[in-house]
Amino acid sequence: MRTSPTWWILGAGALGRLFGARLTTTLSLHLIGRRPDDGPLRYHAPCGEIHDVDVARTTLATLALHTHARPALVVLATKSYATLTAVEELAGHVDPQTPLLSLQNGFSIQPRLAKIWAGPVLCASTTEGAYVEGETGVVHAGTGTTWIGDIDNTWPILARDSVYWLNQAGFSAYHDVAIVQRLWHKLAINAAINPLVARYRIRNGQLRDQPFRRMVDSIINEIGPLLEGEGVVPPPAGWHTLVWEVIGATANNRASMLQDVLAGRPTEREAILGPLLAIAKRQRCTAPTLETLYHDTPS
Ligand code: KPL
Repeated sequence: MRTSPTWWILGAGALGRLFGARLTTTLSLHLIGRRPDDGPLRYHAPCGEIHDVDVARTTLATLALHTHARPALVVLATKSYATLTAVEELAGHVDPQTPLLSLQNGFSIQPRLAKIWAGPVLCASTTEGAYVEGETGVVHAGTGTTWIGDIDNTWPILARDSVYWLNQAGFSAYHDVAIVQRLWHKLAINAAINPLVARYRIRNGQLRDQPFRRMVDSIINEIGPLLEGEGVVPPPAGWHTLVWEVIGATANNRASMLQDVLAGRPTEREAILGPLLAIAKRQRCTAPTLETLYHDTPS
């Protein structure tokens, strides 16, 4: 076992709490949210067991006041629209070369982070399903896979090191030298699932029933050719299988966009559907299903 590094997680939503509850068992961790919290995190494991996990939960301002070890890496678990502001705030508290690991959905914030941040920017694509419960709980509703890499493939050792710590914490994680392709695949998954479940207020698994099943299939039919037109290699078993497998594995989950709607927060409509509509425009293609979906999705 290697010497445990210190990691910070910025953002105490569902993924931040999930990663916090698991990673705190193997490395020194601070989960940074808007409010400090003393009590343990209540982690609902996929098997139904409930564990109270002691996770150091704090705010950036409080962390700055103490002489905690500076982080070897900061996991960004904020919403994509809130990430740039959060990173600007973070910059005042860490070494400018500190590696970041972006967990954001969509594919718009990652290239921007890589441009503005002086240190390495790793990107993760994860199909773990989780939702928050109350002030301190997180339900791990579906286990998935997490891939980590960086856009230009400049940091393979760092990416593999992060993968090591995720696996130590019980996640199923891999280094991906083609993370950009993977992020596009994940965007296809999010575009087929999140807007529909947010609009109809249903769990992922309910998409398997009609009339939603038909809607999901028509969204996938439009996304596949658009992404392939941009040089994205289709998943080995095809776009439909990719999406339906994630729906099956996260059937019990309330997707992140549904959680946003239920909590009265803005949604990630721009980060998820925006890049697809931009591609359609660039390719001079009509994308009627995606346009209607964008229009009907809460912002
Ligand atoms: O990424 C997700 C999300 O909720 O945003 C999926 C994989 C769809 C799981 O719900």
